[in-house]
Amino acid sequence: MPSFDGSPARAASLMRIGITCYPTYGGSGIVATELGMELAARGHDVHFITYANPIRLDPGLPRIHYHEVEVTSYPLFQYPPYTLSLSSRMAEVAERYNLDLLHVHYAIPHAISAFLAREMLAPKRYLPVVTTLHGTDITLVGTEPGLFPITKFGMERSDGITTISDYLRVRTEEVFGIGPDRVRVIHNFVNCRLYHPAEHEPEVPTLLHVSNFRPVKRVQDCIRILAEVRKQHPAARLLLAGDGPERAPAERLAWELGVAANVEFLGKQDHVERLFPQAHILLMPSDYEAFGLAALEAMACGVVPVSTRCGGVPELITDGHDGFLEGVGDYQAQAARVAELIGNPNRRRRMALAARRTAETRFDTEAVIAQYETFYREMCDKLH
Ligand code: GMT
Repeated sequence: MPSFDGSPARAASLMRIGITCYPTYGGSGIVATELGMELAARGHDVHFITYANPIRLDPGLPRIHYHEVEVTSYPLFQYPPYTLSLSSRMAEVAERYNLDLLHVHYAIPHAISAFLAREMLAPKRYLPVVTTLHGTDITLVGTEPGLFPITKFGMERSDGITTISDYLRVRTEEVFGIGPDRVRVIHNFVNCRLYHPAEHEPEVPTLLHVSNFRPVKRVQDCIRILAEVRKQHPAARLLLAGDGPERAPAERLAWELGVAANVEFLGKQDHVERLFPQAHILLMPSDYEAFGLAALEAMACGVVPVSTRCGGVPELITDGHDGFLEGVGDYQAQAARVAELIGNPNRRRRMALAARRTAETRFDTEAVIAQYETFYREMCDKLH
């Protein structure tokens, strides 16, 4: 964790920041939570405004505050008006704690709630809103005909927009007609002191997959890859961390392909930084990833990612250098890469070092959090 520099110059630039995200297991909530904790460690006051305690949040940390959003369950409401409850809570917290800005993660509905909160406060003062787009908020949810206009409106009315990859910036500009200078790319980040390689490598060739088991993650491809790999390396095993709709089909497929005894379903894990170092290779066979946070966390732990060439993943993984990229659905090509890595430990170790270096030099928290701080200040300075 970065230490707080208490010099007067630094203190003058400290801010009070409201953060809203989905507090469950999605990557956007993880990024928002870790961003908040890093900002607090740098001396900022951080106020989480969410319907539950964000899953990776340590509420005991100094300068971290949590404000729960209560959702009204009046019988008249078939659909409780969560977006409005959130807006009210945002405005209330912003006023009581004199927030400098609101930073929302995932466009729908958070950008709209923040817009409403800003309007509610407008008679007294202006509250800048920063929206970070994470992927499916733009590529899936936001492009549904019923949500497209409101998603576009939410982005247009945000004071600042960030995306987690250049790929997502381009998609946002193309699909929503957002001006070329409006979107700042700030990649996902990893704390390389917390996420680091193990002292000793695991003895058995171990593959790992970490996700929320949604169809976009193609979890069944992990099972197919293991079955292929075991033809050459019969000791190989697969650890699957997380839970979601694809868990049961993946378990069935493991039985059908005769590899069930070599697959371990670990369920949701709170401390993935302890899990990654227990593997040699990370599997991320997704249909689509705006960035691929799980691959970055694995790379910081010296675990070589074998992924698909999709979305923003090539901004993270350089094929053949610090990981491998193959076509979506081409589980045989991915299995061949995995088998190659298991069969050639020297090459795997070289790539593991390169992966760690990529995480340290390009995506470490130290550098990336500073980019958010700069962006926040730009948004606030626009007011003066
Ligand atoms: O699909 C997920 O893993 C959850 C999703 C979310 O929005 O919660 O993750 C997205 O945000 C992550 C953090 O910024 C990115 O690293 C993931 O690539 C992205 N997922 C997709 O684009 C499918």
